[in-house]
Amino acid sequence: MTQSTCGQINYFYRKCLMNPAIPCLHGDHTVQEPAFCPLLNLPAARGRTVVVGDLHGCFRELMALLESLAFGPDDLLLFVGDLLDRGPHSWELAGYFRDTTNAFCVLGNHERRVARVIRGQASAAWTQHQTLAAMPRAQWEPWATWLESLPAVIETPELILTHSRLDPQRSLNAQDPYHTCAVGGESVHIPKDGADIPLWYHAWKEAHPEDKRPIAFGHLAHQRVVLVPGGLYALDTGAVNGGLLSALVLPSGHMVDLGCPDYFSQALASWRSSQREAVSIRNRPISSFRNDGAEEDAGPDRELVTAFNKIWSELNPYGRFCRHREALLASHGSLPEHGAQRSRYYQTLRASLPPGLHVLFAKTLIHARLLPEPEFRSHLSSLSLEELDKNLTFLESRQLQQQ
Ligand SMILES: [Mn+2]
Repeated sequence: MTQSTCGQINYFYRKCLMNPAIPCLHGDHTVQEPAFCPLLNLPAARGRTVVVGDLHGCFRELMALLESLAFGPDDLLLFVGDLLDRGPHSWELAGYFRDTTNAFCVLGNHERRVARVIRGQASAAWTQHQTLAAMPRAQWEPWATWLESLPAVIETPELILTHSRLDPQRSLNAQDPYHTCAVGGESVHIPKDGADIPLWYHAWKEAHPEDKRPIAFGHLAHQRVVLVPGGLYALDTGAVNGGLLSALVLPSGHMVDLGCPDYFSQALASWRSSQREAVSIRNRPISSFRNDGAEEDAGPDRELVTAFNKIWSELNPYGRFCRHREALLASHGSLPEHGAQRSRYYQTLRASLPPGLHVLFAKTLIHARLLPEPEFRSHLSSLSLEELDKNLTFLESRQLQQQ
């Protein structure tokens, strides 16, 4: 059998390897797939290849789109990742990709985050709380195993697919999901040229000139879907925000799309009202304010969250700070994306503190690991404005000692 004549069998075989819950083909096979798969190589579809952009629980819309295309068993469905969070049918969508033999998806930052929340390796932002509340806890662990099995990259003879970008420094079979998902810290930045084309694409083409296949990705909306005709496709067109669900159909190269309801606003409104009824915003950890797809424990952001929680727990008596946090939450919903808006967010927060705390705020964010926890706490407890100078002097002296 060649790949071109047994595509369906190959797809099914792949599914069995990726999903231990499918009781087939195991036993006699000694192939062991790692828990994390950098690259999934698929044979060409006998029919068409349909590549869809970020779905975020828009299961019905995907079904409608596939129906409009008369998607059949000879066709291959590929998805750029971000199955979960924000939309209404995250788990139906995940179940579809898990169980449909000719449907595959790469790992999105939301899948990574949900799996890490289940494993206790990350905290949940509001969207992960919503998503996980829709799934019985007993089923979390097997879902985490499946999510962790999603590849960073999928390739077929026709196309390369990843969530947000490729690392030009690495070969296709050594891509790091932390990089392809653009999950946190400085790495969330994806610089682009004046034509809205991400710079990694130019670097990738330069590093791999022999590979002429088009690349499809999602994660962030761009000015247009076809960034480079026949070369680069940005398929995230904001389906869950009331935008479009977009799909690229190969080999014709046609684009199709479908309008979607604004599920994101509905989910956010529902979360806000549930929070008003439940606990006071003041008692919520900063992580619940953060961007719902970011990797909250990555690099500087991790320090920032830790430090912010410390400040918060120690400085509750300063009521102005509490009110500003509430106002900011009301206007932003969650911590803004990296960039100017996030900067303004923190500047506003800092400005809401008593002037004597401004420097401490900045210093704590920058030097969160300067002091061991007990020392830090003892110096911040029973804090008065007069004592702040002493505290800052202490921080500065420690900083100097560390340099
Ligand atoms: Mn994403």
